Amino acid sequence: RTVALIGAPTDVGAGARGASMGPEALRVAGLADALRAQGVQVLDRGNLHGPANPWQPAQGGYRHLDEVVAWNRAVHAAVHAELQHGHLPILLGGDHCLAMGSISAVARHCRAVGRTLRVLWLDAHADFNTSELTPSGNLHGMPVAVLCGFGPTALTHLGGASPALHPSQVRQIGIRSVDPGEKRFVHEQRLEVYDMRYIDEMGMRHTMEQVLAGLDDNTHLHVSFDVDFLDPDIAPGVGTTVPGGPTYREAQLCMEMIADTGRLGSLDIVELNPALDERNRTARLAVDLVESLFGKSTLMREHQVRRRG
Ligand code: DIR
Ligand code: MN
Ligand code: MN
Ligand code: MN
Repeated sequence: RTVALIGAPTDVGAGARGASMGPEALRVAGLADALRAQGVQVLDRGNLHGPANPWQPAQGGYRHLDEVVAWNRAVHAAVHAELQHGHLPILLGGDHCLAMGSISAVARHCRAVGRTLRVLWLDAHADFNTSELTPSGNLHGMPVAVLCGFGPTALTHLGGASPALHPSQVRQIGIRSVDPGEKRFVHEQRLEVYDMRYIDEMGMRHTMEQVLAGLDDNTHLHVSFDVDFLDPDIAPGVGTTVPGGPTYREAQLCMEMIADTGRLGSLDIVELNPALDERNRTARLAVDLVESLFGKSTLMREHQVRRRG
């Protein structure tokens, strides 16, 4: 397996500055070596380039739309190129608006090769706002809606065809902050949401069994990992912390169960904000979780799996 790291150092879609430093913080935390330790070959493609953050108020319901389009075109092209080479792209954000570029590229690739795409959205937020519904105008609160065809044409058509995704292809996990209009729209579009109440009541194991049900050999799994998915007690280095997220062990189990499917095809690591972190601990935690996502497990479990053949 070959993984390609693609840095996208921007915070144009976010409400706080600093996610632009995410790619370097993940590299400093040892992401490449952690992946190599899991037996994957790692190509670090360096960072993409794009416009600076103009830090302007919203216009027509969007903040920095032109800049968000420019960054996402670059991300789309880079992610699509890696998929065509047979590599597993890992997008190092950057804020979550960049998932428009990465997932539209994954969807385009899957369409071309006839694979079924399923997107796992790990986040405190549903990211399903539109220009009419958004309280902030920040485009990092809109990528799921855009990918499902709701948004400005320049973004909904990044991959040519629109929509890139049908809501039934998405599973959201860890959700605990949804804006009022956004909530109605989530229900209307029948997004499959496993919110924190569900995880509290049913547990992470049952949650992930539901999330991963119905996969087959033809499924491409894309994981979009917003670091604010995690409880802020363990992951303070994000722009929009929401209390009551998954614990360290719950997050590890989530990643391990995804790894067990063997279907991971692409990954976003977004919203890490080193300006708000403590000695890079959130980046190190993210690397720790990515190791699990790529198959790191305890001696006990490896032993059991080997015995079962
Ligand atoms: C809020 C915050 N729902 C918004 N969203 C996100 O501005 O749309 N924060 N994604 O990380
Ligand atoms: Mn190669
Ligand atoms: Mn998000
Ligand atoms: Mn979020």
